[in-house]
Amino acid sequence: RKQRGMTIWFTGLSASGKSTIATALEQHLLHLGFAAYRLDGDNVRFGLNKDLGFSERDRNENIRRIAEVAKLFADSSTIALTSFISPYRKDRQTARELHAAPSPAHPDDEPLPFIEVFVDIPVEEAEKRDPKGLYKKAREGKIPEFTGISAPYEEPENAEIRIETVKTSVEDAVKQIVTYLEERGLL
Ligand code: GGZ
Repeated sequence: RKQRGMTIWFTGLSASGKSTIATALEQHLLHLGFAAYRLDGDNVRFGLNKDLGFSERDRNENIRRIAEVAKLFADSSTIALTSFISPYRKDRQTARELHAAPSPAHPDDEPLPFIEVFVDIPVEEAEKRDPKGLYKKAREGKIPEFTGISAPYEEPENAEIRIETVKTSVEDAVKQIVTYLEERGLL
């Protein structure tokens, strides 16, 4: 069976574990023989989106561009994994709708699957982890508009998958996502 592309969209606070889970899932999919590619701050915010900061408008534009790029990967039959806070419900909804709309290049194809994965962590836990000391800086007022402290995070209401990262190992998180995909015939 020919592989179909899709987008697996991770959302969650800084230090929630999005990138760790996305990286492990990417490795797992590659070992299974699927084409998979991860988009994250390191390869997007320092390149395509280096003109953008963290104001609400810049985050809107960050997510808009990432959604467009993820769709291009998915349209090329790759499994795109995106790992961004994506704090605004409206932006995630727009990304979802973009995938549901026909691609100009392949107007007769089925819509590309879009799977939202909410990496759920209480903000107090994320703040305890604080691997880069960013929460501390945010508390000291050194980083303005920091998500969870001085900027909003709008929790998903109907994400396909929710991972409670505090009580779930990385391995189990990967299993949870893979099982979801298998049950729906997406893998
Ligand atoms: C949130 C910030 C901020 C502010 C810098 N708010 O833990 P990290 O470091 O590696 O992940 C965070 C990353 C968030 O970028 P995203 O592109 O995912 O954000 S969004 O989807 O909202 O556009 C954090 C760092 O950048 N960072 N300043 N003010 N996170």
